[in-house]
Amino acid sequence: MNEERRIVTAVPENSETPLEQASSWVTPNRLFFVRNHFDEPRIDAATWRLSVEGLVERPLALSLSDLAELPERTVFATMECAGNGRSFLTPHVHGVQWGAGAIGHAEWTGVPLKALLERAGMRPGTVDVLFEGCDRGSEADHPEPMNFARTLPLAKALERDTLLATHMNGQPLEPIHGFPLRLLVPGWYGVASVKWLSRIEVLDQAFDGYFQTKKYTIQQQTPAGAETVVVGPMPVKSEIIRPQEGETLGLGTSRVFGVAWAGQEPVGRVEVSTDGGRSWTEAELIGPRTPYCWTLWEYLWEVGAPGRFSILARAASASGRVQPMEHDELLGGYMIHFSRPRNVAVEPARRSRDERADAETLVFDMNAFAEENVRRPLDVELEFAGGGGI
Ligand SMILES: Nc1nc2c(c(=O)[nH]1)N[C@H]1C(S)=C(S)[C@@H](COP(=O)(O)O)O[C@H]1N2
Ligand SMILES: [Mo]
Repeated sequence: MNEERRIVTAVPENSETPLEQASSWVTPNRLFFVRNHFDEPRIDAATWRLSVEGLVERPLALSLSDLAELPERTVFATMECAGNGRSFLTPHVHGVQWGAGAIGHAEWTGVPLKALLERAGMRPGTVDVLFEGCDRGSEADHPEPMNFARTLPLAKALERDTLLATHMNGQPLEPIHGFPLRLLVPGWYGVASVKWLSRIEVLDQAFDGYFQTKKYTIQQQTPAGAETVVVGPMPVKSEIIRPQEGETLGLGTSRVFGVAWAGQEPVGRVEVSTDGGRSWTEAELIGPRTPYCWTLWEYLWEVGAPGRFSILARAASASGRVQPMEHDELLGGYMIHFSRPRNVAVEPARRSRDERADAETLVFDMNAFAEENVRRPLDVELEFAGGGGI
């Protein structure tokens, strides 16, 4: 198999996880999608410092070894770009034309942001916390060079699972994923998780940066009319990985397989329809169901007659929020989480294998991958009982 990220734009790199090859819960680092607005910055880890400034008692400038003295925490989280799936919208929406693969799932390790903010000592009046990357450039509608920068509301910044991540799947971050340090905001769209961090500033007012207020915003209906809102938490979504659009299947058992996620909540259930949404059957969830994390699912579809079929999946979160069937126009080119049909043909001449055996391999592989790639061996039952963090 051609195991590579799929390039959408080469310079700067924007590339997708080859989702159709997914066979494990965790996305290997080399296959994990990349979303870069500017060229990847060159960083010398020896001279790199993280500065913490603004409304703090003690401004800090920390090296990597200073950070290593702070507490460590590990969190599993799915990261998705807010523009994932944009190419499926009609009419066409301007921006990177992502297919379905601007998403990945990893084990992230680093320092809880809260520990760092406590060391610096936040002064009263804090509203937001600003995160600035070392990467710098301009956009067509913003010719002045700027750094990539975003803020988090204080409450999210202080959650126990918001990390300054140094490691991804047990390995130091790769340069393209933000080495030496990135923010990891589990349950939120990827844009919040600023890479190549160089500066944190505690602010007493809202931030008006380009990637905060000009991009990555949506409209939301309020009693007073439409209001602009910054993209943050991820909603409920599922993606069918197999079969793929336009595939021809045989009579017999076909395995419909995919992933589902629900932002800061665990996935509650996934339903599958093979008749374009008229009737639904519950799919089987495979492996962990935990906050921030996608859950694999499968449905063994018994096809008795040839024909053309429209397959849909619809996920619900643990609290019962349900994935929508249509894209809400107020969301523009972001938060594309509606159920997208897979149109397949079933022909009598082809024989489908019973893929139940493959399903078992999948669960086995997931544990094998985790054991090889994380520093502590992973006991799925034990580790996932209590939430996303271990
Ligand atoms: N410094 C910096 N951080 C960034 C970005 C960026 O362009 N520069 N892109 C953001 C967006 S939009 C996403 S979806 C994620 C993607 O992270 P990845 O490239 O490691 O998959 O990084 C976020 N952090
Ligand atoms: Mo993104």
